[in-house]
Amino acid sequence: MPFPPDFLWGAATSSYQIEGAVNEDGRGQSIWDTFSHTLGKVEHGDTGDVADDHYHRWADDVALMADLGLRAYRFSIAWPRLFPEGGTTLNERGLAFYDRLVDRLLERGIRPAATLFHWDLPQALQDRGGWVNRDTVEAFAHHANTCFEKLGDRVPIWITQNEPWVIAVLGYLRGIHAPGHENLQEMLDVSHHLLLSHGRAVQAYRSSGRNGQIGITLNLFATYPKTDTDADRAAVIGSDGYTNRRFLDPLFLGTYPDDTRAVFAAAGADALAAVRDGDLATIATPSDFLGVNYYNRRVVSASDEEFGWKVEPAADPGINTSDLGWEITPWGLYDLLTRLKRDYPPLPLYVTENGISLDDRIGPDGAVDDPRRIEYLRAHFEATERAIADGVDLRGYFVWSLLDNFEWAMGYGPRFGLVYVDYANDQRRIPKASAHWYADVIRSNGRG
Ligand code: IFM
Repeated sequence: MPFPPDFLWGAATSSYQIEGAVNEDGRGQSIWDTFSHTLGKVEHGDTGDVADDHYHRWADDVALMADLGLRAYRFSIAWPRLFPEGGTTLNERGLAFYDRLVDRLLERGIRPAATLFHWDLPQALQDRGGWVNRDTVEAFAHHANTCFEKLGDRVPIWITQNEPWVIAVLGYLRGIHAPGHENLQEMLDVSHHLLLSHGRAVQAYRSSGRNGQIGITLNLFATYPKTDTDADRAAVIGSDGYTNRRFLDPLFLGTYPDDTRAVFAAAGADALAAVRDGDLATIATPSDFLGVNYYNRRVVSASDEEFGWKVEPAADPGINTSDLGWEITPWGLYDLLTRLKRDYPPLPLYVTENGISLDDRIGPDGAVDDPRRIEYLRAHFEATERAIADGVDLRGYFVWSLLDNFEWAMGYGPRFGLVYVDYANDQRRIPKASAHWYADVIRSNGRG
C-alpha cells in the first residue's frame, strides 16, 4: 500500500474565505475588505463580510471535520485579527479565536496546519506600500513570531506563505486580486519580498525552539507545449521560469534563474531590483517541507505577447473540465511531483490544495450528489499514489476545500467544498457525496 500509515489526509480553508465577522473582536481591515467593497472588483459585489460565518460556527465545523475523520486541517490565521494596524500591538481577542480553534482540533484528534498568510494583508500595511515595501517583511516576521510563541506549542505544521505567484501576479500585475495594481516592477519586488518573508519566518521558527515543521506553499503548474515544435518547447521553458522556477530556485537552489531575469529585462523590469546582500541566503534557509497546490495543467505556445509565450485555453475535447472550465489533468500532478524530486534537493512534500469547483445543487432528497468531484479526487489520489510508488516523499494531502466559500474575485458562485454551504438558509452545512466518500478514503488509508 503506497500511502504510508501516518499519511496526513486533510482538508484546507483560509481565513477571509470562510470566517466573516470582519468587524468583530477588534479585527482590523484587510486589503480584501477594501477590494471586495470596491465596485466592480468581485462578481455580484460579493464580499467576505459574512462568508461561511465560520468565526461563529467554528465548533460545529470542527465537529464536522471529526465526523469526516480528517487527520489534519489546514486553516490560515488572519493577520489583521492579531495585528489590526499591522504593527506590533497584539489584539488578544483575535488571537483567542485561533487558540480555541487549535485546542478543539487537538481534542478531536485533528492535527492543525496553520498558514501565516493567505492574502488578507492588514490594510494599514497596504497604506504604507504593502508587499512592495520591504518593511512589510519585518512586520510579517513579527506576526509569524507571535504565532509561534502563542500557538507553536500545539500547532505542529506551519505554512509561511500561500501561493506567492498568485499574490504577486494577480494582485500586482494583472490587477484582478487585491490590491489591484498593474505594474511589472512591483510584481517582481513583491515576489522577492514574499520569498524573503518566508525565509525570515523560517529563521524565527528555528530561533523559537519549537520542533514542528515549517515550509511554504507554492501553486505550481505542470506545463506542456501546444505542439511538438522547438518554439513551443521553448515556450514551456519560459512559462516554467515565470510560474515555477523563479520561486523554486531561490528557495531550494539559492539563485534566481537567469533566463527569466532576461525575459523581464526585455520587458523593462529588473527581477533583482529589490534583492539585497544576504537575501538569497535568507530565502534558502532550509525548510522542513514544500507545500504544493495543484489544480490543472498549463498548455503554452510561442507568441509575440508579453514574455514570448501564451497560455492556451482548455481546448482539447478529450479532456473534461470543471464548471469553471479548468481542465481535469491528474497526470500533471504526477509529472509535477516527480519533477520536483528530479530537479531539486530531497524534501518532504505535502499537497496543500487540490480540488474542483462544480455547480453543486441540493437535490429533491436534500442531498448534494457530486460524482464528478469524487472522480476528480480519485484520479488525483491515484496519480499521487503512483508518484509515491516512484519514490516521491509525499506526507499528506489537503483537499481544497472543506467548505464552499468566497472564491476571491469570483465571489460565491464557484463551489469547491466537500461540504455544501447553503448561504441563504442559515448557512446550513450539507456534506456532499464526496465528503462521505472521502471519509471512506481516510478510513481505508487511500482505498476509498
Ligand atoms: O480558493 C483558492 C485558494 O484560496 C488558493 N488556491 C486556489 C483556490 C481555488 O482557486
